[in-house]
Amino acid sequence: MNPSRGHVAGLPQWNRCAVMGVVNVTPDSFSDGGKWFDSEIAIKHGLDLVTEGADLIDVGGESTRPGAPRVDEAEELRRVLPVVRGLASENVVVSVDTMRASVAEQALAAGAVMVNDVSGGLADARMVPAVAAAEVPFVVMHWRGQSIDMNNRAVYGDVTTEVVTELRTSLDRAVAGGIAPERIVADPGLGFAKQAPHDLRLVAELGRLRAELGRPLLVAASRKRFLGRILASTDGSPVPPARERDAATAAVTALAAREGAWAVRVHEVRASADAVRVVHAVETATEPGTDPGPYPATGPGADPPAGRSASAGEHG
Ligand code: PMM
Repeated sequence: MNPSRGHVAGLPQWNRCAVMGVVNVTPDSFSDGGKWFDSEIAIKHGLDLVTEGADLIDVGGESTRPGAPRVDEAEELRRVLPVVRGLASENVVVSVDTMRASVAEQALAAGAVMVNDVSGGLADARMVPAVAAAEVPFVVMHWRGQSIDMNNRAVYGDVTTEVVTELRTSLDRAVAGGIAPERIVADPGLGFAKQAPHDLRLVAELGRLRAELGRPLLVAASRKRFLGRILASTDGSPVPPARERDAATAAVTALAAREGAWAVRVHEVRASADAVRVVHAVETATEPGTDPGPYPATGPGADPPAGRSASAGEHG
């Protein structure tokens, strides 16, 4: 295990970078809007992601794409609760992606075990006390304001330093509000009040973010605009749509895992699940002895996702 990856109290301990699969129960997310809007389909999708290697599933009912208006609370609850309940009843480790304390509380009552708040507790003054009272893990993301006008706030002199400083303030607020530090995850908030060069710089400095923030790091690059920009700029081709950015996402997963990220948050799980396992195998590789075995380590992190097995007759 990368000793500095960290452990989040209240969650299983994975001996490699964890993979959080995304289920957006929304009609309008930038990445997969509308696909999983029906509860039954969303539950089935979450279970499929687990089969593909997801360690936990993040369920959200409000799009945070740039320019998105807020969804009202009743609608968010209607979207999220049946899906949380359905997945939790199948023993899936469920996180709820919400900025509302009321949604977090009801999702926890429905079986979620973690709260992922893209505002890091800033959008709803009741969020930190609610999470503190529930004694559950909390993702604190770097955030400069609601999505409706966040692009106007994408102004930085030194993006990494400013993200560290601002995120530390949110982390300190969470701890001061009673959330145990060992339950807190930090997230640089790629794509939130950031332009593509800011995101890229933050990915380049993940090791520094991890070291300076001192908390397990969640990296959520999946399908984001900066990846589209990179892919477009290689040969002058247009920016590929969000769903054609999964291979690029898996590349970030490998980089993040190697830099000691605690988890990655992704829409397409299979490639990232493979990537974290490859990184784990590389990190634990030892001088081959007489019997290196087909897989270099044992334990949950080393197991391939369900349905995978080594084939005879392949190159070693
Ligand atoms: N990004 C989105 C939604 N939730 N949560 C965290 N912790 N970090 C993120 O960067 C993040 C998030 C953007 O929307 P998506 O669900 O379509 O990826």
